[in-house]
Amino acid sequence: MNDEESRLPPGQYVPRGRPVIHYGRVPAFKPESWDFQVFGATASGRTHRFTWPEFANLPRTEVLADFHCVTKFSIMGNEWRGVSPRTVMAAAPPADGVRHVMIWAEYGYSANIRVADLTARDTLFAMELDDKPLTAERGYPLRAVVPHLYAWKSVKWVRAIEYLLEDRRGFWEERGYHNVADPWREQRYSYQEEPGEGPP
Ligand SMILES: Nc1nc2c(c(=O)[nH]1)N[C@H]1C(S)=C(S)[C@@H](COP(=O)(O)O)O[C@H]1N2
Ligand SMILES: [Mo]
Repeated sequence: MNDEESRLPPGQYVPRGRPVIHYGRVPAFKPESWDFQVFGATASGRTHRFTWPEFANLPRTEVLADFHCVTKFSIMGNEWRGVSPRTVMAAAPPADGVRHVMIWAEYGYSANIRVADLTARDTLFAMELDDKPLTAERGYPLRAVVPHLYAWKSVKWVRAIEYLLEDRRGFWEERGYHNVADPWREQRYSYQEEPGEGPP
């Protein structure tokens, strides 16, 4: 077994090239009106808003990771650079008891993850891929990267996170996909959910 094969979760394959996939249109980036909001159950009770220059000036880190689409292709060895969600959370911390977050994109696309997934070492708000700014169709100017979960949770064109006191399903989670979405456990569909893995 070569190294890439050993890194593939069950049922996944490495396609030719690097597919681009999303629902709907590619949004335009307007730096003057772009903002990144942290809202919902914040510790302060207020919404925190970063302008584009504020967000772009946060310290950046790098993550090398594979990513796995639930339609079964995997894109291996991506070098992402961007802002750690921990940096964002330190600037705008959640209230006590927050265990889940909704990640929001342009046009209302969303995905829910656990706070533990947001603070995981490999999770990033990425601005660069392989030493270049993200292309428009890969999420420019900013996308979430949650490589240890199926890639629909890696929200492109991200604009906000919402701290949740109760878990709530995002766009694909409402449409039959698994609430947790661990590719190593092949958590593809919501009918596979065990008690406690999804909102009641
Ligand atoms: N905003 C937004 N983000 C999205 C999607 C989407 O439809 N809208 N699709 C997701 C899915 S299903 C996948 S597989 C990845 C694809 O990322 P890529 O186009 O960089 O390969 O983006 C994810 N992020
Ligand atoms: Mo996907």
